Amino acid sequence: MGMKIEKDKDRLTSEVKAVATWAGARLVGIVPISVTDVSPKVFVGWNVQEYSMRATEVMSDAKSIVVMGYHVCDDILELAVRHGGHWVYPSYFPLAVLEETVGNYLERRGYKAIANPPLPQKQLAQLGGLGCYGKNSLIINPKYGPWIRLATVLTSADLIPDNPFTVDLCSECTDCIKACPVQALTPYRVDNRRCLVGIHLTDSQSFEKNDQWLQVEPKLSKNAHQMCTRCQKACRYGREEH
Ligand code: B12
Ligand code: SF4
Ligand code: SF4
Repeated sequence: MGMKIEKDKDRLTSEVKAVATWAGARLVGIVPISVTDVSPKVFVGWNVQEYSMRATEVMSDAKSIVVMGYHVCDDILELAVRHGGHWVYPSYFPLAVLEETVGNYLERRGYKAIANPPLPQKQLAQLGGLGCYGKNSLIINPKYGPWIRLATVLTSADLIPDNPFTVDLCSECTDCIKACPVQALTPYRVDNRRCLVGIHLTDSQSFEKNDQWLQVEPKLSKNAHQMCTRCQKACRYGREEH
């Protein structure tokens, strides 16, 4: 009986990973709720101003989180487009596709699934084995560097966990910190009041009066600009793939 459950768990886990890969994920990891829900809560300071939720506060019988990495293969995917009063990011559309595909698959198998739950995705990516925190405060992977975007699905399915990523890829390097044009980085942390990505989104009028900033985040059309990529470009990991 126990062996059968293990075998079913094994099969469901492989199927979920195959579905995610088919939908376009380059990296997939499983994080058990028993691990996330004992990790410290994270303060999300930009716009949100509150501590992150626990997975079981989002779904009381949650068992696992599927965390997926989508590869940003070109700078043109770093777009921000103003649409009415909102900003949309075309490169985030594939993330929704990954989440919907995996979520629908789990639901068809009889489990609950919540796409893009309000959880700290970088922490989940490290716990799911996708990469480590880089000094640019992004998750970096040995092959793709920081050029991955994260998609997550919270589920009641009990899946086989992956090991956390424990290697420190940065070591003595500080290239991203030096590359930031507005000194928004200290090791492993970004100051969200300084980072140009946030300033452009919250105060585009003053942003567009600053010629130096406009060089870093060029306007591409009336409503679109490219987001700053300096702290990703500086990273020695993932250049070949980008
Ligand atoms: C708000 C937000 C922003 C804000 C604030 C960023 C921030 N504080 O991290 C702003 C607007 C500045 C921003 C900018 C960008 N963002 Co952003 N952002 C988010 C969002 C919505 C929440 C992140 C957050 O605030 N977390 C709270 C922080 C404090 O959490 P944390 O970093 O995990 O906290 C840990 C660290 O502080 C760590 N820590 C603290 N001290 C120390 C010391 C050491 C030694 C160590 C090791 C760790 C450590 O411990 C904490 C607990 O684990 C996430 C999506 C999500 N739901 O998670 C995307 C996300 C983090 N952003 C992302 C990206 C790509 C970007 C940009 C490149 C813009 C872009 N192209 O989209 C820039 C990069 C700026 C940068 N260098 O970080 C990706 C990151 C992918 C990756 N490879 O990691 C995410 C995951 C979105 C996604 N779906 O892919 N972002
Ligand atoms: S995205 Fe640009 S402004 Fe923001 S931390 Fe990275 S280099 Fe600095
Ligand atoms: S540039 Fe260097 S310090 Fe920054 S994330 Fe990459 S390896 Fe780490």
